[in-house]
Amino acid sequence: MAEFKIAQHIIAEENAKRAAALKADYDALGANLGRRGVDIDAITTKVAAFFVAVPSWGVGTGGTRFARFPGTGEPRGIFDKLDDCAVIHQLTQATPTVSLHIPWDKADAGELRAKGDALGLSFDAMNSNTFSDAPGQKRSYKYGSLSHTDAATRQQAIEHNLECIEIGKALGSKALTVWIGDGSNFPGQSNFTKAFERYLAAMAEIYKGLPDDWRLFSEHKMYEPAFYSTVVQDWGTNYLIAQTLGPKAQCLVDLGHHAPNTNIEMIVARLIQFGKLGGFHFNDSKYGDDDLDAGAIEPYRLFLVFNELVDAEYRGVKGFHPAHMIDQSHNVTDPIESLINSANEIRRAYAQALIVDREALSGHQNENDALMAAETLKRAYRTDVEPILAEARRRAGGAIDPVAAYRASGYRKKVSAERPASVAGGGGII
Ligand SMILES: [Mn+2]
Repeated sequence: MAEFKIAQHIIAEENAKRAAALKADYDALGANLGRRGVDIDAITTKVAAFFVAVPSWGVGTGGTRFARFPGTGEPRGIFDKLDDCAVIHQLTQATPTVSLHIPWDKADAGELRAKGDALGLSFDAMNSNTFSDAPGQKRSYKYGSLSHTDAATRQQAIEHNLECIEIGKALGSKALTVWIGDGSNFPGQSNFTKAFERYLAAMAEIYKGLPDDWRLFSEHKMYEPAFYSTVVQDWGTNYLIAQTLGPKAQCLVDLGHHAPNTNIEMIVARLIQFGKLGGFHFNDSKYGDDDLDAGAIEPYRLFLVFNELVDAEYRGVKGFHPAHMIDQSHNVTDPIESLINSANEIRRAYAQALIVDREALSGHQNENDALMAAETLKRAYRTDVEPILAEARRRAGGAIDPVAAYRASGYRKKVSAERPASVAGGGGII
């Protein structure tokens, strides 16, 4: 039984205020969808079984290159972070797993697992960090890690990734995400080919240490911290990595790691087609790697990504099980509220994609009826599926309105009294 951080009676009281309205809205939507041949309960069941991992680094306030403005009651370390993650899951019933970042979250594996068990949380993909120097580290990553010109530095980065696998094995994790800061700031600074050869050789060493039931995710990013070139700059390079390493290697798509206006949903379709879609780092962006909340800027794009995922799900694509993770930086909101909303937005896009009339869409595509094909997608997207999301939460014991329940609980105020304000904290934007 999980040690709930928010008293269950608060959720029950908050739900009682909204139960009648939800029932009316759910019944009305059910009737509407029924006329389209969609069984609302089947959709609700699917939505309730859709989960997304919360990043441990997401529950602390983030920052930009300008400044970081810490909030009150910020988690002091990984155990506080897990408490916050448990609150998000308690209210949304959508986030039962946490993605850890090593060395930021380094702690005794037994204690981590015990804390997770006590809170009803388990551990998603492990994240290695060779883009910053840990205190006491022998060799610096200033000029790269897995692609560094110095063999001993590459070896140190390989060993760090192997250590992440060992920690993850003790926690029940099944994947390692490798994102690197390697690249160059000036033309001529780095030899593109040699750097990529060194990276591939180092990744092959990590791959050798991967258990058979694990996956290795490589994450592309076109710029930052390197601003002229990055070693894993785009999905093409990412695909080459996964293809070169072997079947356990797949590509991770972080929605913010593309040039503006890139057709991300098409990249997703290509990776699915060739068995190389490992999963996602969900977030949103306006200009670059803004790490804004999922669905905050371009909810239609998020829906179009899910349209591809649901298409693959319904086609029964072999081996299709992408990992769903959030990767955001919360600078002006309470991170718990942002993560609650993001988990809901991701589920919303999934629900909207589930109600697309795929038979009609396929017919319009075959008939070259562009207008009606687009309209078929828009019709699903325009549908307000909030009653489905709320009902999925309610049935699982979560909150009909999770942000309202969170505010009513006074959780932030309570932990502010227990957690002294800090200026540091393991923020991070990857
Ligand atoms: Mn990411």
